[in-house]
Amino acid sequence: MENRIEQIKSEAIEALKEVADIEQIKSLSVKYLGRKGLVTLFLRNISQLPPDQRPEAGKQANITKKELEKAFAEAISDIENQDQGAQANAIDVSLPGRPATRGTLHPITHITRQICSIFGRMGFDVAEGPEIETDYYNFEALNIPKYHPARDMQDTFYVSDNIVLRTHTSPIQVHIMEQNAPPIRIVAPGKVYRCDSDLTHTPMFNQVEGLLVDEQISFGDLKGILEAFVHEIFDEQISLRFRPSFFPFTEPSAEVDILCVMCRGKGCKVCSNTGWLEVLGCGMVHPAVFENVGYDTRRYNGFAFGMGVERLAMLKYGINDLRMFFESDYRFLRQF
Ligand code: 2NM
Repeated sequence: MENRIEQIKSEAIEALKEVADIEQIKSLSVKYLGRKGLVTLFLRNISQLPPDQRPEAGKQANITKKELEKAFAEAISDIENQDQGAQANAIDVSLPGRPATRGTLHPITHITRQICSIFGRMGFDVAEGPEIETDYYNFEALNIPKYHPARDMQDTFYVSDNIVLRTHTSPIQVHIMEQNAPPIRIVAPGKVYRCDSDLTHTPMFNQVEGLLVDEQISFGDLKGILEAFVHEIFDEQISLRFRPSFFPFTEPSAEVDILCVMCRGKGCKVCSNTGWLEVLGCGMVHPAVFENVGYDTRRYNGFAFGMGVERLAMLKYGINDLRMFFESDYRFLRQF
C-alpha cells in the first residue's frame, strides 16, 4: 500500500512537469486531490486495509496530499510570475507613438551648398569631377612642376605611378576648359585628399574652387567677386584684405583674410595674434595653364580661387575642433 501512494505521487509530479498553463495544473489537481481524485480515493479506502497497516498508510497519504497541494500551488504561481515578466516586456500599444525624426544636412553639405548658391547668383555654374585623377590633371596641367613638394608621396595619395587621389578640385576646371570654349564661369565643389592627419588636418576634406575665364578680366574683378562672397557668407560689415601669396597655377596670387571673428583684430589664439584669419586663396590664372588647355592667351584671361569648406565652417559657426565634422554625433550635427 505504501508503494501505491508513492506511485500516485511520482505520477503526479511527472505529469506536473509536462503542463503548459494554469488550466492544466487545475485539472491535474482535480485528478489527484479532487473529490474523486486518486489521493482522496486512497484515503477513503484506508479503512479496507488490514488494521496494522492503516496508521502508516494514512500518514503517508496525508504527507503526499500536502506535498502535491504545495507542488500545484507553486506551479501555478511560477506561471503567473512568468506571465507578469512577459507583460513587462510586451509592447504597450496604448502608449503614444515615438515621432519619426527628420534628418538634417551635414554642416559641410549645408555650407557647400550655400557657397555654390552665392556664386550661382553671380552667374557661376556648378561642375563636378572624379576623385581619382591622373598626374596630368592633378599636377602637370596646373603648372605644378615635376619636383614640386606637393607631388611627394608624403603629401599625395598615389594609387599607382601615374594615378592619384585628387589633392584639390582644380582638375575639374582643367576638364571643363578642355571641353568648353570661353567664357567660363564655374565653381567646383568636392572631396579632396592629402596625406596629412593631425588635430587640424584630415586626410579627406572638402573644397570649393572657382574659375572665371573671359576677355579683359582684371584683378579688380576678382576682388569684387570675392568681396561680395565673403560679405554674404560671413557678414556685410566684415573687413577683408588681399595679401600677396604664391601658387604655381596663378600669377599674381593672393590670400584673402578676414578680420578675426574672435578678437576683431586685437590678436588672440585663434588668429595666432595676427588679428586676421585666412579664408581663401586666389589669383589670375597662369598663362601656362591656359596654354595646356589650348586657350588663346592673347585673347583670354581670368581668375581662380579656392577654399577649404571645413575651415570656413569652423570660422563661420565658431567650431574649434575639426573632428566634430567626422564623428557623426547627432547632438552636434542637428544644430545646423
Ligand atoms: C586656389 C588658389 C588659387 C585654382 C586655379 C585653378 C585653375 F584650374 F584654373 F588653374 N583652379 N583653382 C586656384 C587658384 C585654387 O586654391 C587655394
